[in-house]
Amino acid sequence: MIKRVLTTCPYCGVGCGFYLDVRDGKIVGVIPSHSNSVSKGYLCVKGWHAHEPVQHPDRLKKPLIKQNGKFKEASWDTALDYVAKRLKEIKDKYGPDALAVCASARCTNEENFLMMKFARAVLGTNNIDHCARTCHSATVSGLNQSFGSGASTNSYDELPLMDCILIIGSNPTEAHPIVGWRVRTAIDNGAKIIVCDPRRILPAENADIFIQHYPGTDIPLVNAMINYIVKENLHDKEFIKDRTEGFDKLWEVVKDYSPESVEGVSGVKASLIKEAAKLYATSLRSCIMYSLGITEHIVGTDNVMAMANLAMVCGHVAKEFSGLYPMRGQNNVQGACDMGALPNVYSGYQPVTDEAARKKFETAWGVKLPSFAGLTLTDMMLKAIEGSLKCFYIIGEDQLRTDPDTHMIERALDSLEFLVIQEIFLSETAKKADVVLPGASFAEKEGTFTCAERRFQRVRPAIEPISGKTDADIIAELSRRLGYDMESGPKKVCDEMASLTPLFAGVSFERLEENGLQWPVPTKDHPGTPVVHLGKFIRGLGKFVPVKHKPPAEVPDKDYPFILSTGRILFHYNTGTMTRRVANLFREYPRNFIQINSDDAQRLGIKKREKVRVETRRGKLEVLAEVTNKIKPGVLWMPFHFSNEPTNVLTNSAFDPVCKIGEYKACAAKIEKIK
Ligand SMILES: Nc1nc2c(c(=O)[nH]1)N[C@H]1C(S)=C(S)[C@@H](COP(=O)(O)OP(=O)(O)OC[C@H]3O[C@@H](n4cnc5c(=O)[nH]c(N)nc54)[C@H](O)[C@@H]3O)O[C@H]1N2
Ligand SMILES: Nc1nc2c(c(=O)[nH]1)N[C@H]1C(S)=C(S)[C@@H](COP(=O)(O)OP(=O)(O)OC[C@H]3O[C@@H](n4cnc5c(=O)[nH]c(N)nc54)[C@H](O)[C@@H]3O)O[C@H]1N2
Ligand code: SF4
Ligand SMILES: [Mo]
Repeated sequence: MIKRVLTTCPYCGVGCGFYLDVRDGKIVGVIPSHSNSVSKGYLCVKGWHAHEPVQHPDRLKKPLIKQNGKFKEASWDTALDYVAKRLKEIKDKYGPDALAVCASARCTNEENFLMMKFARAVLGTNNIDHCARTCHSATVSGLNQSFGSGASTNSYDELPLMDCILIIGSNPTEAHPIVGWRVRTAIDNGAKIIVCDPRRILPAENADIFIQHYPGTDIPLVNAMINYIVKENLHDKEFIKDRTEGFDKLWEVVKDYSPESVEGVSGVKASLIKEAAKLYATSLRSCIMYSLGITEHIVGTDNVMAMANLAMVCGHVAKEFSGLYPMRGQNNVQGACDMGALPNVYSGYQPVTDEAARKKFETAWGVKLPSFAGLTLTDMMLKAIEGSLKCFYIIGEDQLRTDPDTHMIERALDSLEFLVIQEIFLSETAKKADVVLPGASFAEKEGTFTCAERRFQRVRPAIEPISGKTDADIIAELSRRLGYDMESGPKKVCDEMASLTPLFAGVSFERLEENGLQWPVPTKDHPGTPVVHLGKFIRGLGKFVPVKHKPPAEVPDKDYPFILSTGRILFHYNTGTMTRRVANLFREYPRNFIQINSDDAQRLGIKKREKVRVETRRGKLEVLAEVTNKIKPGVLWMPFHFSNEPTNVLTNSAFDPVCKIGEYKACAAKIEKIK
């Protein structure tokens, strides 16, 4: 007998739906769901193999406690008693803000809600954050200023009907493949595509206009587009007058960014910038799809506001078939933010500094809550090195491989008095822990994920937790040991969350059964919101915030003459802790590599597939060279999915001062042939 369990993909933020086929307590396969409104019967290669890591022999099954530098297996009771005792000791000795929690965008909404409740109500600190910091924190801070809400404005289903899609710093074919398929459908329907990317990515092959600018030059590029649009009188005067504020201030700045004036810095011909600007502005249904090429810079927030400025100047937002698609990355990074796994807000973006909101949570939870914002993930690492952060509880994240500047992160983790990791595999970060608690994968638990189009969708268990406990069980049992009883049943947690969160007040498991719901869902009979800001921006008027070009923190010089950028490939997912354990994916890409332009390679005597040495001011690495014309001379590019050849020893930890996102997308590097 085969049991078929409908659930949601645990990898990227697209949020595809599939069935897990279970026979004799074992998952034997994945079958796409045709009725799922996100994926409509399609899956990418990672989704098709999503069950394989779940039952891999390397899965952690028992808690591990480090003694004299070596892990020893322990019973759940021993491990949880020990963790609770150490957390309490540290809190008593140094105060609650010496502790921090890193929540997980791989876990469910309900688990993230419990994690933030654990940090705030049990440990007594707002020091909670997660990988959105490294990802789309710039979207949250930027779009909040421009529109009043930092999420995608529109839905996937509008994409195939667009007239023009501007894809900038986003590689949907590899990073969001089922959205990439929607873009492909749009092309088939006659849509015009503009791609702005330092690399000739696959969408560029099908684009009407391909702009290959240097990494870190998006502001000059976009300001020049706005400059041309206004000069040619292609802007939407009515929209600007009725729906926005600050246009004059914007013009004061962009008037100096003529397309000709940015040719040098961006490496793009003025005529091409004009062509792109005209196409985007004059198409009836135009949207912008952007992702980390925009956010992962020291000017991430400014870059995002530049996107909003361009959309508002043309009136291509706050209506159906237009808008901004910030492509959220992890399966539940939208949800982890929504649930308040952030240092400054509770669920639904209610500020911890807002007295009424805080009182509401204090009453519901029966405890006094801290009234000032906690530390961001970026600052947690700095405070650990400095010595004021003593204890870190990390759930489902591998910072030692994913945060920028690995050597610095290692110093931070080594400085802690106590490190707990809740993981499903012994990741590189987990190896540093004092205690490792084995969590459960998506296939072992009940709950919801929220995908990049703001859609809550159900996650359902196909098998029992392999370690005996879900992530929610672990948090609740620790809380109990620390003297605080919390409800951990996913359905009850969802109801509690809805009752405390106006933005999601209408969400419940029952209402999500069929095809989920897109927030805002303010009431129990509200049908969900495919397009936001209709009629009125969440903040009232859309705000033009003028932004100026600032080069990356590190630019090429005599010693490090290349710009190194990093990102993703289709077959692997982030650290690869899961995808490197899937034979079919591993076979495609077993090793790290670096893309280098053919002319540069020839000049340096570097041959195809040859091992080369890459070096930055922070570290060096030997990897295989991929000699290609998909990248400009002077630019290098690497993925970061390979823990034994860790790209982040090279990247720069310089960060955006507003949202604290690291600059993964541009640093200075050198590359040489190994003699
Ligand atoms: N297969 C796969 N899919 C994934 C992931 C994965 O690891 N593997 N991870 C998920 C996660 S967590 C995320 S956040 C998303 C990320 O999704 P994306 O942001 O789409 O992925 P990236 O490859 O990081 O970067 C996108 C593009 O930015 C370009 N770029 C680099 N520098 C610049 C720049 O300065 N300006 C501009 N305009 N472009 C630049 C790169 O060449 C690249 O094509 O993907 C999600 N999906
Ligand atoms: N060079 C470079 N580095 C980058 C980026 C880049 O573009 N370039 N992008 C950054 C971005 S956008 C992101 S989002 C981060 C991602 O950084 P991470 O979040 O650290 O990367 P993941 O591989 O997704 O790690 C998640 C871990 O969670 C575990 N896990 C999966 N499911 C569960 C679960 O249900 N429960 C528990 N307890 N654990 C689970 C996995 O085994 C894995 O080890 O990387 C960042 N790092
Ligand atoms: S596109 Fe994303 S959500 Fe869909 S199957 Fe692939 S990894 Fe999973
Ligand atoms: Mo991400």
